[in-house]
Amino acid sequence: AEMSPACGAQVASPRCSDPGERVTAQMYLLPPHFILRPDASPVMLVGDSGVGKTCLLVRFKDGAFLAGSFISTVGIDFRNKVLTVDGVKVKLQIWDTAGQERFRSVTHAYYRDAHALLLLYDVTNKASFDNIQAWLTEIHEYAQRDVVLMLLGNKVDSAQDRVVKREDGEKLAKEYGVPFMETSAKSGLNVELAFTAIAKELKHRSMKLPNEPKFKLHDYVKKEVRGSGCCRS
Ligand SMILES: Nc1nc2c(ncn2[C@@H]2O[C@H](COP(=O)(O)OP(=O)(O)O)[C@@H](O)[C@H]2O)c(=O)[nH]1
Ligand SMILES: [Mg+2]
Repeated sequence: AEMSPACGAQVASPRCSDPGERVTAQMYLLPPHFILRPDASPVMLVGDSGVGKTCLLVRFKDGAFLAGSFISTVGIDFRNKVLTVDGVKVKLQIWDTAGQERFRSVTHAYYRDAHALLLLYDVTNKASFDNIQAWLTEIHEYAQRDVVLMLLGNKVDSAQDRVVKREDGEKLAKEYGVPFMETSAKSGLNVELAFTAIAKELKHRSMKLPNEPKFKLHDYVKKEVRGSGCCRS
């Protein structure tokens, strides 16, 4: 089924409106604690405009892909999703931010409350990759020190337009000690995995069972990640 072009925006569409979970345009100036349910872990999507944040969220939440251009996210939008990891329910509240400068002051307020951040670039857009360092600086400045962070190189389905090699992403991620994977909101590659990995890490942190071996996010991602090409096992 075709998704409405308005899905990623605050504009209500008959297909995608979901009153309990949508933020309206008037709400985006509210402080994070106003929309955050006490039992949910806030996960924030960040990265340049156009890298696929809204599509990644829609793919994860609804299993669909938004093609073409649509109204970009204004301020903050969010969706709730419950994942079951290792038999325990983890409720994620995923905040979708707008990359536009004029909304930066809004999104800054959200960094402080985010338990996890998914930082995206677009493998077909070199500038979005070059900006990752600036995003990391911003994260360092505004986010909690122990925030769960993961770097995602999105749009790997567009093999012919790729300008950022997987190795480049891996190298940058290693430099900053951040887990990394390539994703596609279009094909769905590694989308579930990205959120599941985050949910597992958050669950382990919140439970802190003394006898349970520590969950290693890096190792888990390395083990589970799927390549985009033909020849990676
Ligand atoms: N080929 C491809 N296009 C994508 C993918 N993710 C997003 N897009 C397209 O990229 C554009 C921007 O996506 P959007 O989610 O609005 O980016 P945002 O500004 O980061 O929220 C849209 O035209 C999407 O259809 C992907 O994984 N593969
Ligand atoms: Mg968006």
